[in-house]
Amino acid sequence: MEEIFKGIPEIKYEGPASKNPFAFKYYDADRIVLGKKMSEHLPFAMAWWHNLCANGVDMFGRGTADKRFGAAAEGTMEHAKAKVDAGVEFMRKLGIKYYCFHDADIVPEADDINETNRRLDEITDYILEKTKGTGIKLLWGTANMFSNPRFMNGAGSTNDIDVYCFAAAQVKKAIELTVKLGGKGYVFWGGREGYETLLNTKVKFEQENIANLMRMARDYGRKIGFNGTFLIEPKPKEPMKHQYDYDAATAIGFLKEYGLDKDFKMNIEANHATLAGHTFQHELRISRINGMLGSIDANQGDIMLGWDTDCFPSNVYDTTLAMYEIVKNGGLPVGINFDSKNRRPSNTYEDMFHAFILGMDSFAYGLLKAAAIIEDGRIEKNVEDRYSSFNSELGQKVRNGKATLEELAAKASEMKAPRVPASGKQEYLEGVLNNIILSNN
Ligand code: XLS
Ligand code: CA
Ligand code: CA
Repeated sequence: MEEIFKGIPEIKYEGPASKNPFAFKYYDADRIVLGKKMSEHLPFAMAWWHNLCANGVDMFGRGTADKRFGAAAEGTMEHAKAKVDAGVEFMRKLGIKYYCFHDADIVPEADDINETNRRLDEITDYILEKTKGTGIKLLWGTANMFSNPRFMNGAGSTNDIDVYCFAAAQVKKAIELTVKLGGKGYVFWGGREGYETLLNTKVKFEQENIANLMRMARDYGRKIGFNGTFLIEPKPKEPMKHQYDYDAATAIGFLKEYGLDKDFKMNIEANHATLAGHTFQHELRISRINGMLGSIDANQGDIMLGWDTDCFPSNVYDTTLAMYEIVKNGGLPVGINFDSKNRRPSNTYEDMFHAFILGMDSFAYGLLKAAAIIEDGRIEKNVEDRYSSFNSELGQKVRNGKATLEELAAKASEMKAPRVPASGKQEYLEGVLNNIILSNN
């Protein structure tokens, strides 16, 4: 096999003092943190679409990066295989064990779905052959139900039964491929599951149809041996104006309403959280406390832009607080997918590696600092102290759901006037966080 990323070595850990652009400064796969290897805390995955397909095209111009990887032309099966070759070499050089894809990322779609499915069989055989013995596996699979014009009014939420059939057919095939490739998760991102105007939309009808599609997916998946986690990836908008899976709280409510909460969890993407007006940590916390934190899409937005920029994560404050939630969750049942892309002017093979080194180091640093927050104990102690008034007998009664309004009102009347609660100490705590994040590991 001819090397594609010529001159780029296997990326090794060299430590924070290293100036080598092709070395990890913080990601040290075998280092033990909180009793587990870093690589176990951080099951990193490569997103096929951004890394192997996206060439920098935007609304104002053509692509800037050549992602043919030696194939004569794009959109051919030769190109599809070249992407597999490139992807496997890329993951191997970075020590990444997982990848994620949409059906449409791995083969060019044919005019006839039967031919598309045949191509999918061929390429997944090729993926299995190329990953054999490498330990590289699928993290999660999904169906692209937003690019093809047939999905302009949604997939599960479409008004057209024929389109609904195509959505179902794609989901069926994508679950089969997920099982074939040993995937741990299956994702529903409702890209066009929303609406532009209520003047033409039946919201309840559409939501019921989405739930039915998910039920059929769950039943079929379980029937063919998919034991992994189904995931909803919330996003509030873009491409639609209103998307049904606005944020974690909304998606969890939807799953409970339709009885899907035992099989589905959340795939939380950092940039989608910020589009919804939340922090990444907020979305992770809401998922975690509901027992619904399944997987993450690691990236970050750009506050100067405000749309879904999918930048590689560099903000170690965010990765620290994200890893804190993940560690508190006991890890992730699925994993950490870099749904991130290079900026348009970063158009070389070297840039692809620099991007992943940045992302992996940022999460490794975040993991070390999340462990330091826990070991340091100041922040967690403050949280406990802050609620300690509920340790009283009356407080415990409230906590157990045994108190009545009458007895609480009687207590208030006895106290006569409320006292001012203790300080929230936010600035102190932000100082502690700074102290932990800026100290040596
Ligand atoms: C788009 C989403 C998408 C999902 C998978 O904004 O992030 O890429 O992760 O369909
Ligand atoms: Ca995503
Ligand atoms: Ca995104």
